[in-house]
Amino acid sequence: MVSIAAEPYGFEFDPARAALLIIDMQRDFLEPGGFGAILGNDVALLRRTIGPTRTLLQAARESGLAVIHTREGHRPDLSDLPPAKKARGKLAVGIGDAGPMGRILVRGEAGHDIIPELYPLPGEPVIDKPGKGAFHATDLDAVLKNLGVTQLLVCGVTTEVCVNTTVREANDRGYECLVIADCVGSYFPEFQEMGLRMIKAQGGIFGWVAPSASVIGVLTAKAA
Ligand code: C5J
Repeated sequence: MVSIAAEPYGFEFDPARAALLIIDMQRDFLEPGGFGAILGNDVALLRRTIGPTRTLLQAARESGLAVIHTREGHRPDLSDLPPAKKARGKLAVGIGDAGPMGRILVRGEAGHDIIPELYPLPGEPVIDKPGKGAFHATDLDAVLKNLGVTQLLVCGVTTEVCVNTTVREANDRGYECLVIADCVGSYFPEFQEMGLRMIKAQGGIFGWVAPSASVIGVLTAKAA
């Protein structure tokens, strides 16, 4: 057990029971010309998470930490896409429609895949999730339990949507979540700030927040 400097107080980290969870670092959210961009978002606000997440991912792999990736998306026949989710936003081009990188948020399409900078290694579980939370309608809980994981180091996008939803789901299931501040991103700077503040408020109501440097130092020391 080692204490990681975090807010609202030190995170008692047990690497043997922890996993790095990287949420939805998909081309359609992060790449210029993808779904996020055609909705008018500035993907640079998400792309600034790539460098620190890559460094953290490398440290996690070298120290033997479990690594799990998620992707938001749907079956090609859209049978797992709730009509309410499809209709939301009244988008001219939305989920399931032809987009710049294939059908938007459909499994198997180029835009649905994880960005090359953070591509999963063989053996790293990839959880395909139809919702915002990574526990909803997935086997993530079973995968974590089978690995003996009770602590999650959380990275990914977007801070206020899939990251926050997943952390809240995890918290209710008894997992301890440390959200890595510079490895989560939002298209909206105010949501980035509030998304992190909501997690660590009230004595860490949903979890802890720390910069990647605090975690990398600990992982590097472990690997040495
Ligand atoms: C969104 C996500 N924002 N991964 N998805 O629709 O946060």
